[in-house]
Amino acid sequence: PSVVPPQDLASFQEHLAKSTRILALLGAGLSASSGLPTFRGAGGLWRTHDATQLATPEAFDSDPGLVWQFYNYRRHMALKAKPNPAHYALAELARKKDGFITLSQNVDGLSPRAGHPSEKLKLLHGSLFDVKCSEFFCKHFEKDNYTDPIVPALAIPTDESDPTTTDAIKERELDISDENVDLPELDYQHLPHCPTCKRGLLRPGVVWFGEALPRTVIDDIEAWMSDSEHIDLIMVIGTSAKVYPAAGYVDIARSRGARVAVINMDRKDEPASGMYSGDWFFEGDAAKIVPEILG
Ligand code: BJW
Ligand code: ZN
Repeated sequence: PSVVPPQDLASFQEHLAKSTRILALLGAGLSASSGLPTFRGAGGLWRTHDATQLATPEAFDSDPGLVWQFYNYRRHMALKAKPNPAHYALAELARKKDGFITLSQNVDGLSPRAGHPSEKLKLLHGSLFDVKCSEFFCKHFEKDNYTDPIVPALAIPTDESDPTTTDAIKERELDISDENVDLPELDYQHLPHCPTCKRGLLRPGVVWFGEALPRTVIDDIEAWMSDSEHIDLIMVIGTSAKVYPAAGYVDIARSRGARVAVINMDRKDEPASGMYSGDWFFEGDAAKIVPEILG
């Protein structure tokens, strides 16, 4: 049974069918039903820490061990998670529509794993599986580093009192996102160090608050934008659209004629709600709605 009002669905699909220049702006809500938490609202806490406060250069400078525990855990969870039907539906749209491009704020690797063509997938906030040196003078950069744990000292602790065999190791992993579970001791020298300069710590290749988005990504988007002034449609999927410059693409698209389709669990997170009369709001789980509206 459809959760999308049929008249909305018909008008959206009619517009989609005649659209040739389409953007999708993706956020954490897209991966929620794959089991990965969002940043704001319920689930946005890691132990006692606000996830958005850990995603800062200041947090890394003052407690790199804690920040690495957080990112090593997120890498582990993202590797265990599976792309959901929305990731697959967007990947398919990207393969069949020439003028479609995805701007993703997600760092979890689920869109690439769903087969989204990489030249049409712009990772605004980097990837959990990029790793780089934290020293500004050092250019060390690793792509597709899936080593889990990234260093042995960051291995997720297991419940040693549980008698089940090593085959069941997943079940015995402790949930270190829970503040009641002790974090293992971590010495600075056991954190990931840069093999190039042999001086800096490695850090995740994600974009923290106050940092610039990757130059190549911005350039690719500018190039797409300069192909034609007009944009037909932007789909804003599973994002609170509160973080800039990512959220600014909604206004840019709109100023170039795009109609806006918002897919979100929560109506209050419709960007600038009320402004988009004549456009669409599809309320519910992106994993269900996106495949349905993309047909
Ligand atoms: C579902 C669902 C389901 C749930 N189905 N839906 C202009 C104005 C004000 C401030 C600024 C500005 N321009 C820049 C700033 C500063 C700052 C900023 O935007 N601050 C705001 C918070 C006010 N921006 C920056 O600092 C950026 N850099 C910058 O501007 O650099 C300038 C510069 C230029 C040149 C040189 C140097 C500097 C960088 C921003 C980086 C953001 N990084 C993070 C962390 C990434 C790494 C990591 O993953 O750890 O990116 S923060 C975090 O927020 C993460 C996300 O990508 C991002 C967006 O969050 P998202 O995806 O929207 O998640 P939520 O949780 O907010 O929303 C989830 C949504 O899903 C909700 O709406 C739910 O309802 C919904 N949902 N389940 C459908 N099943
Ligand atoms: Zn280095």
